[in-house]
Amino acid sequence: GHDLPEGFRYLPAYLDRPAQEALVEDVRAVVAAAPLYVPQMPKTGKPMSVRMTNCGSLGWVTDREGGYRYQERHPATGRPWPAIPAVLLQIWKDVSGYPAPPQACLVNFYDGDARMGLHQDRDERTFAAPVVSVSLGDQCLFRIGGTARGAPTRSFRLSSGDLVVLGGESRLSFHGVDRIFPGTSTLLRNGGRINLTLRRVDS
Ligand code: MD3
Ligand code: FE
Repeated sequence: GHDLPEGFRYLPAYLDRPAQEALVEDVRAVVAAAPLYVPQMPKTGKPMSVRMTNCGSLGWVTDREGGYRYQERHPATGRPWPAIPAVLLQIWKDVSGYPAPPQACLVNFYDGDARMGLHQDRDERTFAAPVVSVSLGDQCLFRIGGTARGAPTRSFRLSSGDLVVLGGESRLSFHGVDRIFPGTSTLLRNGGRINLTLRRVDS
């Protein structure tokens, strides 16, 4: 395959099963306070197949009228996002190499049919901090390319408990989720996949 971008780190099986189970309980508490909602594409209003929520001082949202943005409140409840669970703050300290804590944790929930098209993450006001991704539940086929849309891509499976750190050049690489592999994990009673991404928005 092609070279992975500089700054991309894959940490397979970073979390053991008990740690994954504890983190799922934390995510359940976040979702109870800040319900999953269906994000809409800017301008068209086309619904995404992934459901989302956030924790942290800022959350990433998108809808037809407002487009992609970070905001301090849940779009449906109007309440501030719940705090980022302590275990995620510790993971960020251990792997990010960044001297300030994450401001946002985007929670993506994929059912067996959900996808995420190839995109760049560029709504943050700094790209100096990495993005740290934690996968829970069913495996997915993850794809990452270069910083230009046409560049070659590499695909691999992400499994429950895996971490990915996107720093350096990889921070602005195109990436997406081509498919979920249903029934590949027993972590979530009703199946599906959760991805948590820890982010800095401001420097
Ligand atoms: C590469 N999430 O939330 S995680 C996203 O599995 C997102 O839910 C995917 O893309 C998911 O924006 C992929 C791995 C990941 C996260 C952020 C990145 C890869 C990245 C940012 C830059 C480059
Ligand atoms: Fe992304």
